[in-house]
Amino acid sequence: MSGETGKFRNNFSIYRCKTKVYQDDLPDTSVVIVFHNEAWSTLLRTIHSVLIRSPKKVLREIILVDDDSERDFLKKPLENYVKNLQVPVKIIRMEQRSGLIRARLRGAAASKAQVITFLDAHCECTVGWLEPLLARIKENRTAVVCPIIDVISDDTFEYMAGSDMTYGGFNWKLNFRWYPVPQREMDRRKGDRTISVRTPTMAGGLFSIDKDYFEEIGTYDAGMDIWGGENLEMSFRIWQCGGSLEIITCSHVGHVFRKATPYTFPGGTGHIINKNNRRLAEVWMDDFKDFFYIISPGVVKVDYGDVSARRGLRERLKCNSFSWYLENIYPDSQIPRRYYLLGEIRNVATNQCLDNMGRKENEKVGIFNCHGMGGNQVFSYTADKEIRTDDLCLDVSRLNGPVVMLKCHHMRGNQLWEYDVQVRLLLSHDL
Ligand code: LR7
Ligand code: MN
Repeated sequence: MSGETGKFRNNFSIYRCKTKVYQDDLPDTSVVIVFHNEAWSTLLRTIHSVLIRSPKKVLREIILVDDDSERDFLKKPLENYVKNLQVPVKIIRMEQRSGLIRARLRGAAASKAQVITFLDAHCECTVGWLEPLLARIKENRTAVVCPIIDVISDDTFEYMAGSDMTYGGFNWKLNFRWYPVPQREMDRRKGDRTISVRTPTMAGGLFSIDKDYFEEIGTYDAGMDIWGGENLEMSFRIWQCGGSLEIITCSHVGHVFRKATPYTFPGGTGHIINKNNRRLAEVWMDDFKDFFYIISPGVVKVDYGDVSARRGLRERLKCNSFSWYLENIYPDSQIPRRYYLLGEIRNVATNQCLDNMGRKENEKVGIFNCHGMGGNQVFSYTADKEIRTDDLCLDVSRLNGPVVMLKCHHMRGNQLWEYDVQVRLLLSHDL
């Protein structure tokens, strides 16, 4: 456990955070950590950092949920080890491999505190991480709060401070992504970077939630397996059903970002993630699920089981539509709230299609034989008359110059395209 604060000193918001004072009567919390085949050192680092960096008064217990690990040291030796710690540590064993979602549900059900705090099993909590999370929940019990996630290298264990200038979003494939905090959010906070950031989505592993609110809002979708999708599902649900999801910029927790997982995905990684994503798309995204289905046409073959209970929950809680979410919570989303067309852009004479060729920002858009498989050949002609491929827009800044893909700027100009329905021609506005 090392190097926790040195790098923060130059950071403006952290400096201001140090002058903050939190009330004495914060709600208490259980810290729930689920794991499957976690390494001893990282698991213990997580536990010890919680112990030494949380005020005794508010740390009720640590609940470890072993998702049927296959490593001997995680059995008896772990039980013996935690007996001697200053805070009650409970170990729950899943009878079979269940995945992180159902394991967290089990941990949450065992919690006796007012707030549940979830952590991955390879984290390091920094000094003062917990107080600002609990203080915000005390202020507003329907706020679900995340720390800034610092990066711990899986090669060197170097500790690098995360940024307070990014927040959570997602792309058409429903991958969680970090994007810059938009100007509207800076304006709302009047430039005070110690005020929490309203984030459209969360990474999923590190957050605190009022226990009763966790239950009221529908805990998790227990039909999701192993890994993935639960973070977007919970994010959409919280916002659409009247809560808020916030990044508490004065709270920092490190997380080891791993290039490879130490575990298997029974049934296949792709299959499991697609199933989980279908469950969330079918329940929460209304017609906007088309973006996911058209870019990954293969997923519609994946059986997603029964979601009627989750639809019932949405009904019962009288939740807002996905369009409401896009308009009010995530106007800078990669999914345009209003659009004319979604699909391929085909030259009917040559039967060739516009193709982003898997290229990145600032590179030329390409042309390729139409393959009808979605992916790189899916574009949306939006109500702002931009042509988007996920988070990039077609942009033409030079006369006769190449059409390149740049971040969508919503300022029209070089990203404004006119479509002439009569002659079926797309024209850049400026040419
Ligand atoms: O079958 C499993 N059973 C488990 O108990 C699979 C995993 N797990 C445990 C695992 O041991 C770990 O403690 O679940 C926890 C999360 O698994 P990771 O660490 O392999 O996930 P991740 O860090 O790659 O993925 C992020 O997205 C996941 C989507 O399901 C979860 O929400 C993770 O909690 C989440 N991690 C974070 O948010 C940390 C920051 C990452 C970013 C960005
Ligand atoms: Mn993790």
